[in-house]
Amino acid sequence: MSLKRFATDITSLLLTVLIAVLIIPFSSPVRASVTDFNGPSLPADWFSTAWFPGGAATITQGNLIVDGALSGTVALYGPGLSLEFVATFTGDPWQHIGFGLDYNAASWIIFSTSPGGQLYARTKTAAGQALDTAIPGAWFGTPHRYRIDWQPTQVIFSIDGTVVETHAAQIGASLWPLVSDFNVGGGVLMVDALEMTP
Ligand SMILES: [Ca+2]
Repeated sequence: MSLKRFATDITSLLLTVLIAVLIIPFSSPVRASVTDFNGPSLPADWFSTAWFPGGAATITQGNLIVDGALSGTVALYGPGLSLEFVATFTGDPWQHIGFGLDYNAASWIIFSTSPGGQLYARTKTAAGQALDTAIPGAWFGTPHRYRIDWQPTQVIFSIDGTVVETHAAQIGASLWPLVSDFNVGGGVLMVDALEMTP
C-alpha cells in the first residue's frame, strides 16, 4: 500500500467516525410521537369536531389550521408526559392548546387566550382547583415553541425554552392533546408541529 493510499484510507475512516459521533447524539432520545402535519389531510390518529357549522381543522402547507373547531389525538395520555408544539396564536378569544377532555369539562392544562387579547397558562383539576396566570409578553401573530410538562404534582409551562409559569396541581386523569379555536372566522389557530415525550 502506498503512503498516499494509506493516508486516504485513514482520512476516510476518521471522517466516518466523525460523522457517527455527530449523528448518534441527535438520534436519541427516541421521540414517542411527532406529528408534523405534512400530510394532505388530518393525521389518521387525530379527530376534529366543529364547534359551530363551518368550523374545521384542515392541513395547509404543513400546518394544522383550526378555526371554529376542536382537534386532537384519538389516544388518551396520562401524567409524566411533555407536550411541545410550534404554534401561532392570534389572540382571538378561546384559543387553547394543551391537554384536556373537551375544554368544557375539567380537567385541562393549556396555553389559552381565555376571553382574548392576552395569553394565559391555565390549569383546572377535576376537583375544581383553577389556576389562570397571564403570561407577560407579545406572543400573538408569530410562531413560538410552547411546552407543557405534565408532572404528577405540578405542571410547567415554557415558551421558546424559558419557563414562564409553574402550577402546583395534581391531575391524574387521562387527557387528550387538544387544539381548539372557538369562533368560526376571524383568527385561526395554526400549529406547525407537535410532539410528545417520552
Ligand atoms: Ca376563528
